[in-house]
Amino acid sequence: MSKRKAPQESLNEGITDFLIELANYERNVNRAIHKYNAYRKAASVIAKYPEKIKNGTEAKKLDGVGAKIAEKIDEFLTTGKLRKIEKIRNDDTSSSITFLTRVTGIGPAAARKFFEDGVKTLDDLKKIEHKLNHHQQIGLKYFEDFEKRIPRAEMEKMEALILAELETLDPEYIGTICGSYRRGAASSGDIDILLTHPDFTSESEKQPKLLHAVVEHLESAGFITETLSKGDTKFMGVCQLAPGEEEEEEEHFHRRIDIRLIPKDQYYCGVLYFTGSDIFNKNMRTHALEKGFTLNEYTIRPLGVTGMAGEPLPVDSEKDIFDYIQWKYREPKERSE
Ligand code: DCP
Ligand code: MG
Repeated sequence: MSKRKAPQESLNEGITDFLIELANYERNVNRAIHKYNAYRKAASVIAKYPEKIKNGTEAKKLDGVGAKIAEKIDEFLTTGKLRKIEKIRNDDTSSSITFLTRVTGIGPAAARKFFEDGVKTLDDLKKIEHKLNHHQQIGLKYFEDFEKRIPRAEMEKMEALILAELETLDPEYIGTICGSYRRGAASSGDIDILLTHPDFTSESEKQPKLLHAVVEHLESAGFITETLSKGDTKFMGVCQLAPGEEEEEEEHFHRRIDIRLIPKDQYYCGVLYFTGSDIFNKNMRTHALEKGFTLNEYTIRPLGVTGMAGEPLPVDSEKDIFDYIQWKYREPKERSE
C-alpha cells in the first residue's frame, strides 16, 4: 500500500486538499479509521463534481458530504483557510506523527511511540537507526525516493520487464500490475503485482516456491534490490529499473514493490480488490451486500436468509463478479469510485 496519494485535481482542489489532510490526520494521529474514510469519501465525490462549489449547502447535496464537512467548506470558502487545519499543522504531536508515518514500516502506533521517546524528525530517526527494524531502516534509507510518485512511462517499462521475466521463468504464470496503474493513473505510488499459476488453487497445497522463484529471478535480473518481508504468499520489497540506453535518460529511483501470490480460483477477486480504488471497492461491496452477496479480496459468496455466507462462487474473470451482483461492468479506468 502506498503512503502518498496523488493529489486530486479538480475545480475544488482547495477543498479536496484540506479534506485529504484531515483524513490523514484522523488515520495517523487519532487512529480514527471511520473519520478517515468519511473524509476520503467526501474528497472523492467533490473531486468528481463538475462545478466550482460556492458554499456548504451546495456541497451538502452530494452523497458523502454531511453537515460537519459542509460547515468546514463554508469556513474555508469565506475565510480562505480552516482553523482546524492550522491547529493541526501547528501542533507538535500531530505534525511529528504525521511526518513519521510517511516512512514505510512506521505505522500510526510506532509513530506515536517514537514521538513519545522524543524521536520526531528524519535526523532523530538516523540517530536511533539501530533501534529500527529492517523494514523501517530501508524506509529511512530510501525516504526521498519513496516520496516520489512513479511516472506512468516508468511503470510501463517495469511492467514489460516483469511480464517478460515471468514468461521466461514459466509461461504458465499469470501476472497483473494492479493498483492505480491499472486504473490508468498518470503516476503511481508503488507497484502492486498479483501473481497466479494453474498449479496453485485454494484446494491445493501451499506453493511458496511459485512466489520465491519469481522474487529470486527478479533479484538476479538486478531489478529487486531489497526485501522488506517475504512470506509464503506475499513479498514486500524495493526495486529499481536500470538506467536506460539513451544519454538523456533520466535517473530511476528506488521504488516500493509488493508481489502477491494468489490461488487461481481467487485470482480475479484479488485483481478486482487490488485494482481499487479503495473507495470503489467499498461502494462495490455495499452494492454486493444489497444484492445478497459478500465480497472480499478472496471470494464472492451468497448470503443465506440467516445472513450466513455460503460457498464461494466460481469466478473466471472480473466481469463474472459484476454479473453476480447485477452491476454494469466497469473498466479499470472507470473505477475511481
Ligand atoms: N486497497 C483497498 N483498501 C485499502 C488498501 C488498499 O481497497 N485499505 C486496494 C485498493 C487500492 C489497492 O488496494 O487501489 C492498492 O493500494 P495502494 O495503496 O497501492 O493504492 P493505489 O495503487 O490505488 O494508489 P497509489 O498510486 O498511491 O499506489
Ligand atoms: Mg499502488
